[in-house]
Amino acid sequence: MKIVAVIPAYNEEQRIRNSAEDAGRFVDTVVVVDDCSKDKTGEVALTAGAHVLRHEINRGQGAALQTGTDYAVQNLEADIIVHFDADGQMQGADIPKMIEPILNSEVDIVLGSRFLGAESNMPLSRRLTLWLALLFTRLVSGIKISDTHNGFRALSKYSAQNIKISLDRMAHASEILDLIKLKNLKFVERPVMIKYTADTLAKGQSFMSGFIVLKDFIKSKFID
Ligand SMILES: Nc1nc2c(ncn2[C@@H]2O[C@H](COP(=O)(O)OP(=O)(O)OP(=O)(O)O)[C@@H](O)[C@H]2O)c(=O)[nH]1
Ligand SMILES: [Mg+2]
Repeated sequence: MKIVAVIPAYNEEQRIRNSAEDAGRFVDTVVVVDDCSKDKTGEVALTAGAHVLRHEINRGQGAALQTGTDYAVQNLEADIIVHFDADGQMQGADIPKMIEPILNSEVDIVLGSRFLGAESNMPLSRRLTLWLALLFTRLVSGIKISDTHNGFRALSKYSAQNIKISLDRMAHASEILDLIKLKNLKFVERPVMIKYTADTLAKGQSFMSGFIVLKDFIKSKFID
Protein backbone atom coordinates (compact mmCIF):
# COMPACT_ATOMS: atom_id res chain seq x y z
CA MET A 1 0.00 0.00 0.00
CA LYS A 2 1.47 3.35 -1.01
CA ILE A 3 0.49 6.25 1.26
CA VAL A 4 0.90 9.81 -0.03
CA ALA A 5 0.26 13.02 1.93
CA VAL A 6 -0.94 16.05 -0.05
CA ILE A 7 -0.28 19.43 1.57
CA PRO A 8 -1.78 22.58 0.02
CA ALA A 9 0.33 25.58 0.92
CA TYR A 10 0.13 29.30 0.40
CA ASN A 11 2.85 31.56 1.81
CA GLU A 12 3.95 28.92 4.31
CA GLU A 13 7.76 29.25 4.17
CA GLN A 14 7.90 29.48 7.98
CA ARG A 15 5.79 26.38 8.68
CA ILE A 16 6.06 24.06 5.67
CA ARG A 17 9.29 22.34 6.76
CA ASN A 18 7.86 21.16 10.06
CA SER A 19 4.52 20.08 8.64
CA ALA A 20 6.04 18.28 5.62
CA GLU A 21 8.58 16.49 7.82
CA ASP A 22 5.93 15.66 10.43
CA ALA A 23 3.61 14.08 7.82
CA GLY A 24 6.61 12.48 6.10
CA ARG A 25 7.33 10.32 9.16
CA PHE A 26 4.03 8.49 8.65
CA VAL A 27 3.64 8.26 4.85
CA ASP A 28 5.74 7.09 1.90
CA THR A 29 5.75 10.38 -0.01
CA VAL A 30 4.77 13.99 0.67
CA VAL A 31 3.42 16.21 -2.13
CA VAL A 32 3.30 19.96 -1.46
CA VAL A 33 1.18 22.07 -3.79
CA ASP A 34 2.61 25.58 -3.72
CA ASP A 35 -0.32 27.74 -4.77
CA CYS A 36 1.73 30.56 -6.33
CA SER A 37 3.14 31.64 -2.97
CA LYS A 38 4.90 34.99 -2.83
CA ASP A 39 7.56 33.56 -0.50
CA LYS A 40 9.92 30.56 -0.60
CA THR A 41 7.32 27.88 0.30
CA GLY A 42 8.22 25.72 -2.71
CA GLU A 43 11.99 25.87 -2.19
CA VAL A 44 11.68 25.05 1.51
CA ALA A 45 9.32 22.14 0.79
CA LEU A 46 11.84 20.72 -1.71
CA THR A 47 14.62 20.80 0.88
CA ALA A 48 12.24 19.02 3.29
CA GLY A 49 12.12 16.12 0.81
CA ALA A 50 8.65 16.74 -0.67
CA HIS A 51 7.55 16.54 -4.30
CA VAL A 52 6.60 20.12 -5.11
CA LEU A 53 3.93 21.16 -7.63
CA ARG A 54 3.26 24.80 -8.36
CA HIS A 55 0.19 26.67 -9.61
CA GLU A 56 0.94 29.60 -11.91
CA ILE A 57 -1.78 31.66 -10.21
CA ASN A 58 -3.22 31.45 -6.69
CA ARG A 59 -6.26 29.19 -7.10
CA GLY A 60 -7.15 28.23 -3.52
CA GLN A 61 -6.94 25.28 -1.16
CA GLY A 62 -9.61 23.20 -2.95
CA ALA A 63 -7.84 23.51 -6.31
CA ALA A 64 -4.48 22.69 -4.72
CA LEU A 65 -5.89 19.55 -3.08
CA GLN A 66 -7.30 18.42 -6.43
CA THR A 67 -3.97 19.03 -8.21
CA GLY A 68 -2.05 17.13 -5.51
CA THR A 69 -4.52 14.25 -5.28
CA ASP A 70 -4.53 13.75 -9.08
CA TYR A 71 -0.72 13.75 -9.07
CA ALA A 72 -0.61 11.24 -6.21
CA VAL A 73 -2.91 8.82 -8.03
CA GLN A 74 -1.61 9.29 -11.58
CA ASN A 75 2.12 9.86 -11.05
CA LEU A 76 2.88 8.19 -7.73
CA GLU A 77 0.41 5.28 -7.89
CA ALA A 78 -0.92 6.15 -4.43
CA ASP A 79 -3.31 3.69 -2.78
CA ILE A 80 -4.21 6.09 0.04
CA ILE A 81 -4.08 9.90 -0.10
CA VAL A 82 -3.94 11.92 3.12
CA HIS A 83 -5.00 15.58 3.04
CA PHE A 84 -2.88 17.48 5.56
CA ASP A 85 -2.43 21.20 6.30
CA ALA A 86 0.79 23.19 6.06
CA ASP A 87 0.17 25.37 9.10
CA GLY A 88 1.20 22.94 11.84
CA GLN A 89 -2.31 22.57 13.30
CA MET A 90 -2.51 18.84 12.42
CA GLN A 91 -0.36 16.12 13.95
CA GLY A 92 1.43 13.58 11.76
CA ALA A 93 1.04 11.12 14.65
CA ASP A 94 -2.72 11.05 13.89
CA ILE A 95 -2.09 9.69 10.35
CA PRO A 96 -1.87 5.96 11.31
CA LYS A 97 -5.32 5.93 12.88
CA MET A 98 -6.71 7.98 9.97
CA ILE A 99 -5.59 5.42 7.39
CA GLU A 100 -6.31 2.28 9.41
CA PRO A 101 -10.01 1.89 8.39
CA ILE A 102 -8.95 2.06 4.71
CA LEU A 103 -6.07 -0.39 5.20
CA ASN A 104 -8.63 -2.76 6.76
CA SER A 105 -10.95 -2.24 3.73
CA GLU A 106 -13.72 -1.00 6.04
CA VAL A 107 -14.42 2.36 4.35
CA ASP A 108 -13.57 4.50 1.31
CA ILE A 109 -12.79 7.71 3.17
CA VAL A 110 -11.88 8.74 6.72
CA LEU A 111 -12.71 12.22 8.01
CA GLY A 112 -10.87 13.84 10.91
CA SER A 113 -12.98 15.24 13.74
CA ARG A 114 -12.11 17.77 16.44
CA PHE A 115 -15.21 16.85 18.39
CA LEU A 116 -14.77 13.14 19.04
CA GLY A 117 -12.77 13.08 22.21
CA ALA A 118 -9.51 14.70 21.18
CA GLU A 119 -8.99 17.77 23.36
CA SER A 120 -8.77 20.97 21.33
CA ASN A 121 -8.07 24.51 22.46
CA MET A 122 -10.41 25.88 19.81
CA PRO A 123 -11.57 29.47 20.37
CA LEU A 124 -15.27 30.06 20.97
CA SER A 125 -15.78 32.05 17.74
CA ARG A 126 -14.45 29.11 15.70
CA ARG A 127 -16.64 26.69 17.64
CA LEU A 128 -19.67 28.80 16.75
CA THR A 129 -18.81 28.97 13.03
CA LEU A 130 -18.27 25.21 12.91
CA TRP A 131 -21.53 24.53 14.71
CA LEU A 132 -23.41 26.62 12.12
CA ALA A 133 -21.59 24.76 9.33
CA LEU A 134 -22.60 21.47 10.91
CA LEU A 135 -26.25 22.43 11.08
CA PHE A 136 -26.19 23.70 7.50
CA THR A 137 -24.51 20.52 6.19
CA ARG A 138 -27.02 18.29 7.97
CA LEU A 139 -29.89 20.20 6.39
CA VAL A 140 -28.46 20.55 2.88
CA SER A 141 -26.33 17.44 2.33
CA GLY A 142 -28.14 15.20 4.82
CA ILE A 143 -24.84 13.82 6.05
CA LYS A 144 -24.47 13.26 9.80
CA ILE A 145 -20.97 13.92 11.02
CA SER A 146 -19.48 15.75 13.98
CA ASP A 147 -17.00 18.03 12.18
CA THR A 148 -17.89 19.21 8.67
CA HIS A 149 -14.91 21.47 7.95
CA ASN A 150 -11.88 19.52 9.03
CA GLY A 151 -9.23 19.39 6.31
CA PHE A 152 -7.65 16.19 7.67
CA ARG A 153 -8.87 13.30 5.50
CA ALA A 154 -7.68 9.95 4.21
CA LEU A 155 -9.00 8.84 0.82
CA SER A 156 -8.74 5.45 -0.80
CA LYS A 157 -7.71 5.54 -4.45
CA TYR A 158 -11.34 4.70 -5.27
CA SER A 159 -12.62 7.78 -3.39
CA ALA A 160 -9.94 9.95 -4.96
CA GLN A 161 -11.15 8.83 -8.38
CA ASN A 162 -14.76 9.62 -7.44
CA ILE A 163 -14.31 12.93 -5.63
CA LYS A 164 -13.47 15.69 -8.08
CA ILE A 165 -13.29 19.04 -6.33
CA SER A 166 -14.65 21.88 -8.48
CA LEU A 167 -14.85 24.55 -5.77
CA ASP A 168 -11.35 26.00 -5.80
CA ARG A 169 -11.38 27.78 -2.45
CA MET A 170 -12.57 26.89 1.05
CA ALA A 171 -16.09 25.64 0.13
CA HIS A 172 -14.48 22.44 -1.20
CA ALA A 173 -14.96 20.85 2.26
CA SER A 174 -18.76 21.07 1.88
CA GLU A 175 -18.49 19.84 -1.70
CA ILE A 176 -16.54 16.75 -0.60
CA LEU A 177 -19.29 15.86 1.89
CA ASP A 178 -21.90 16.30 -0.82
CA LEU A 179 -19.95 13.98 -3.13
CA ILE A 180 -19.55 11.36 -0.39
CA LYS A 181 -23.34 11.26 -0.14
CA LEU A 182 -23.93 11.44 -3.90
CA LYS A 183 -21.42 8.72 -4.79
CA ASN A 184 -22.45 6.58 -1.83
CA LEU A 185 -18.92 6.37 -0.46
CA LYS A 186 -18.46 4.58 2.85
CA PHE A 187 -16.98 6.90 5.45
CA VAL A 188 -16.06 7.03 9.09
CA GLU A 189 -14.81 9.79 11.40
CA ARG A 190 -11.73 9.52 13.57
CA PRO A 191 -10.72 11.91 16.38
CA VAL A 192 -7.77 14.16 15.55
CA MET A 193 -6.03 16.90 17.46
CA ILE A 194 -6.12 20.31 15.74
CA LYS A 195 -3.99 22.83 17.60
CA TYR A 196 -4.79 26.54 17.74
CA THR A 197 -1.95 28.92 18.48
CA ALA A 198 -1.61 32.70 18.24
CA ASP A 199 0.24 32.08 14.98
CA THR A 200 -2.43 29.90 13.32
CA LEU A 201 -5.21 32.22 14.49
CA ALA A 202 -3.41 35.24 13.04
CA LYS A 203 -2.87 33.68 9.61
CA GLY A 204 -5.89 31.35 9.45
CA GLN A 205 -9.46 31.94 8.36
CA SER A 206 -11.47 34.90 9.68
CA PHE A 207 -15.01 34.70 11.10
CA MET A 208 -16.27 36.32 7.87
CA SER A 209 -14.67 33.67 5.70
CA GLY A 210 -17.33 31.25 7.01
CA PHE A 211 -19.95 33.33 5.19
CA ILE A 212 -17.91 33.30 1.98
CA VAL A 213 -17.74 29.49 2.17
CA LEU A 214 -21.49 29.38 2.66
CA LYS A 215 -22.11 31.71 -0.29
CA ASP A 216 -19.76 29.75 -2.60
CA PHE A 217 -21.35 26.43 -1.69
CA ILE A 218 -24.97 27.62 -2.01
CA LYS A 219 -24.15 29.30 -5.33
CA SER A 220 -22.60 26.16 -6.79
CA LYS A 221 -25.31 23.85 -5.48
CA PHE A 222 -28.44 25.84 -6.26
CA ILE A 223 -27.59 28.59 -8.77
CA ASP A 224 -24.75 27.60 -11.16
N1 LIG B 1 -3.12 25.99 -1.99
C1 LIG B 1 -3.60 26.89 -1.17
N2 LIG B 1 -3.56 26.60 0.10
C2 LIG B 1 -4.06 27.51 0.93
C3 LIG B 1 -4.60 28.74 0.54
N3 LIG B 1 -5.02 29.39 1.64
C4 LIG B 1 -4.69 28.55 2.67
N4 LIG B 1 -4.10 27.45 2.23
C5 LIG B 1 -3.55 26.31 2.96
O1 LIG B 1 -4.63 25.55 3.44
C6 LIG B 1 -4.34 25.11 4.75
C7 LIG B 1 -5.41 25.58 5.69
O2 LIG B 1 -5.51 26.97 5.63
P1 LIG B 1 -6.00 27.82 6.86
O3 LIG B 1 -6.07 29.25 6.41
O4 LIG B 1 -5.18 27.50 8.05
O5 LIG B 1 -7.50 27.31 7.04
P2 LIG B 1 -8.14 26.46 8.21
O6 LIG B 1 -7.12 25.56 8.83
O7 LIG B 1 -9.36 25.86 7.63
O8 LIG B 1 -8.59 27.58 9.22
P3 LIG B 1 -7.98 27.95 10.66
O9 LIG B 1 -8.74 27.12 11.62
O10 LIG B 1 -8.26 29.41 10.77
O11 LIG B 1 -6.53 27.68 10.66
C8 LIG B 1 -2.93 25.59 5.07
O12 LIG B 1 -2.06 24.54 4.76
C9 LIG B 1 -2.75 26.76 4.13
O13 LIG B 1 -1.40 26.97 3.73
C10 LIG B 1 -4.62 29.04 -0.85
O14 LIG B 1 -5.05 30.08 -1.32
N5 LIG B 1 -4.10 28.06 -1.65
MG1 LIG C 1 -5.38 26.25 9.70
